[in-house]
Amino acid sequence: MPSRLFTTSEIRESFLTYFANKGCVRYPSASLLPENDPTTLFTVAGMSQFKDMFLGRGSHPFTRATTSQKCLRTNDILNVGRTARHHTFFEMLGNFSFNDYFKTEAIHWAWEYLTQVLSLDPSRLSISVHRIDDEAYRIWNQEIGIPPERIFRLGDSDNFWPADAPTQGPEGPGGFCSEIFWDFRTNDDPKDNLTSSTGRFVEIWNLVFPQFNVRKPNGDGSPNLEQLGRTNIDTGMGLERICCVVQGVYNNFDIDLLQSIVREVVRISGQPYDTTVKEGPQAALNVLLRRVSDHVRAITFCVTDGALPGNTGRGYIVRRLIRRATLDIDKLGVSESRLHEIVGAVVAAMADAYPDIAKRQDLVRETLKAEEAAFRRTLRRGLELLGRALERHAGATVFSGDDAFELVTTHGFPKEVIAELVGEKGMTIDEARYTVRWDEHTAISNTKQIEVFTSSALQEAKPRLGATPFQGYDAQPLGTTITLLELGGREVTEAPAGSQVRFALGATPFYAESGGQVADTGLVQGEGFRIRVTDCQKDEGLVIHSGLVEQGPARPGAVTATVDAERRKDITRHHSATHLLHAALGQTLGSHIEQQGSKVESASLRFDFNNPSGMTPAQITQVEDWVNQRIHEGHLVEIKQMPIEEARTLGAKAQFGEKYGTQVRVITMGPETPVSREFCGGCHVQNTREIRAFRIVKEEATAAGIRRITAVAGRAAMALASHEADLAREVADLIGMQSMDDPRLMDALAQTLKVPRKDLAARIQQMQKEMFDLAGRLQVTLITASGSAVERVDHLQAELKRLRRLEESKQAQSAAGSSELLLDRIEEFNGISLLIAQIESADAKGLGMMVESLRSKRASLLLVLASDSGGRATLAVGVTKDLINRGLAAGEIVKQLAESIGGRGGGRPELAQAGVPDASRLGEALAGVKPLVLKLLRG
Ligand code: ALA
Repeated sequence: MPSRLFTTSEIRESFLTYFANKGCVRYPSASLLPENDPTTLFTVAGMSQFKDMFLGRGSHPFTRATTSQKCLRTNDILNVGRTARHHTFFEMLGNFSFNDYFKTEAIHWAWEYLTQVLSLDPSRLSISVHRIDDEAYRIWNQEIGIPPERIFRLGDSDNFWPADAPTQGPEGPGGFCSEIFWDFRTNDDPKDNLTSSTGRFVEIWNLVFPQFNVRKPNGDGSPNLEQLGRTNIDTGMGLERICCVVQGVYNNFDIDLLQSIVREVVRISGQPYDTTVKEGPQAALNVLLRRVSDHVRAITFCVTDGALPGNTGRGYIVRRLIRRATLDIDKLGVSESRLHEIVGAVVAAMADAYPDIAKRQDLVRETLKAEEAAFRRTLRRGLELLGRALERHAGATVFSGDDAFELVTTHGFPKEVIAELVGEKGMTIDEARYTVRWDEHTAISNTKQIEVFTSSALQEAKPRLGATPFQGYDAQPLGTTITLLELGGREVTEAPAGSQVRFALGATPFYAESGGQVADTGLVQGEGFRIRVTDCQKDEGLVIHSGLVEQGPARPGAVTATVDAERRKDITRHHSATHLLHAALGQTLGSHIEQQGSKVESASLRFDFNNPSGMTPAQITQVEDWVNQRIHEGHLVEIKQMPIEEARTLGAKAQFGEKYGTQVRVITMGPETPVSREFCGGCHVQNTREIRAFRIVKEEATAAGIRRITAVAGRAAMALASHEADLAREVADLIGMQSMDDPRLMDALAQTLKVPRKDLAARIQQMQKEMFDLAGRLQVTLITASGSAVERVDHLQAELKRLRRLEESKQAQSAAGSSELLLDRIEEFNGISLLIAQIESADAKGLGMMVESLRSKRASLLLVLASDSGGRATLAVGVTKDLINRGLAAGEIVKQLAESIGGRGGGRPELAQAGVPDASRLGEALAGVKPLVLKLLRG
């Protein structure tokens, strides 16, 4: 039955509005990356962000909420596109009560929303409740009026949420639930009901009544449910499913929102989509088209929320999604990196509800493009290898573990994709052999790639080791202990000298790479051993140090950890300079500036920000001056922990898309009258004076609307300054100045000549050379320059201009001279004076001047000249007024002639020119002049 609401956006909105009217706070979707929740990689349900509220420990002031939650589940990734219901990314509509309304309201409202707001046919809805939940049964049966034959009493796997949690976990809030099913009427078998797996009855809404805290089952396996003493509501309705119902389609991918993405994949691949076909090649195409759409949508949201492709954890899931999508679109016949083109369709379809995906779409596109291209570099060879291997295996049931291993390690194929591909040929991977190769590989190699595929001892120990306290803002040596030493992915009690190890410390002075600041390096020394620390990464709080055992054997136990303090000092100078740069950009370009990323290293810094256009040299100078001024003023740098609200009130700058806890660390430069205030966990100087100097090296675009500044501070800036002093001396010599001490002068000259400072000397030299050459050729005397540096350079430019003009007019004169001779070749054709000629090597400009001068010499003339100068062929046409009136326009003639031989051009009716790629066809074009003239005269 048609509903007034139809599109996905309308349905999402109507749900939130309906529950807002019931007193639920419309709360934003949580990030796809759960904060402070190490138990899950991605948000999988609407209730994830409210776990604590159900337990009575939450901090929200409200007791009712409603959301449309972004969710990602990858456990069923192999089914995506094959079935009508699976996705990786999907949206869950939910309404929640935190010890407020309970079963009666939850059920009545769900029913009212479905049957009154969406106008669904009540006779097509059936219900399940938990076997012992008489209360829910009664409400459905007696209050709503659902007949007993459409209410089903089921057990823990169907009607407890999380399913089977009482006996199998996980721990956390849970309770009985009641599910609402829609009858798609795909068959009319009276025995079919919601417990059968025909796909006719589809669960659309799950109403959960969390009233327990699920604990680890008792020793005998019996449930351990702790009564919360609170009655909560958690509901979840798959948006894609309910849209199927309302829109009258069966497959989730056929709803308006997903179709708009599928259509984009169809456009790019040129492959047809036909959802009515369930078998054969078209069905296989449907699967690929749906899967690519699903994955690009998921990737768009992951990257937007900050999960970038990587080798571990969330990053690896994103990488796998991109690789799977690449393989799929490749199968669809697209052999170049084009997945990023699909992002626009996702943004168009969903930015109304999730504006962040529009704000970060450039990042998503760039990430996808780079990652797809990187995978594609080995894809061809991988596919060839796979093809050959499959041929060799014809008729076999087991696929070689060696081949699978090589595809994974060398070509980056996700293992489950190989399993899928060989599965299509009826084979399974030789797991035993694969594992042997794998173990050998991890024992000999210590590349990060290992982490992709196996979980290492450190990763397994993460829950036990917990987060590593950072005790190194002051970069002092720290007495601590190695709590776990890892060699080749395994925990060891000893690692010999020369080996590459990874290890965890009880507390660490090493700053792990984060917030754009690079990892520290340094030394870890224990009884009789020394490890040179080369890298340091955070894995959900656990800091994993990597290094080389220089003296050994290294052992777990007491050590002294020492950061390379000089390098750290250079890093802090660059980090503090980055904050000043951020502030300076806001001052100079406007308050729309937001940080889009940064990289702080010991030798330089990089800062990305949004700005619609590039900066002018004057703006760059202004920014640089502002920063240097603040450095010289010597502002104190104050570092303070404070509640996030307070930080926001103070106007501290946060990084776009970054997650912050309730307590934040705020860096303020100049506490009295702040010159910069930012949220930041990184390392900083105590006084801006320590930064010493700041120079911008480069300003460039990285993506549409995103600019990048590369700059240096401290020692690096001083080195650059001395290099620039050398350049200034060189420039001074060139223009005959005694000295150019003021660095501003170089900027002024760079602006005058519109080149970067570093290219100034080269440019001046080149201009001077041209000037002397021209003066020699034209035999004119140069006028000598004097005055200031800028005046001298202005003079140089003016002289050059004068000489160039002089040469041009000389050329024009000689063109006029040589063209006189051509006038002898004018012929009469159908009452028209016509001149057709091919000239020896005049360039486009010379040819134009020639046509111009010849045309002016006759009262009535049509002339067509062709010339070939060094492979660049040109046609030029000139027509006098009287002939234009007879239908012979130069623009039209040159256009048609050029197009007949693959060129392009046009122009005014009097004079027009065209470039032609193939000079050898000029004769052909000239031969076409007369027939064309006839045609135009008649037409
Ligand atoms: N939390 C419940 C689910 O995910 C609503 O199904």
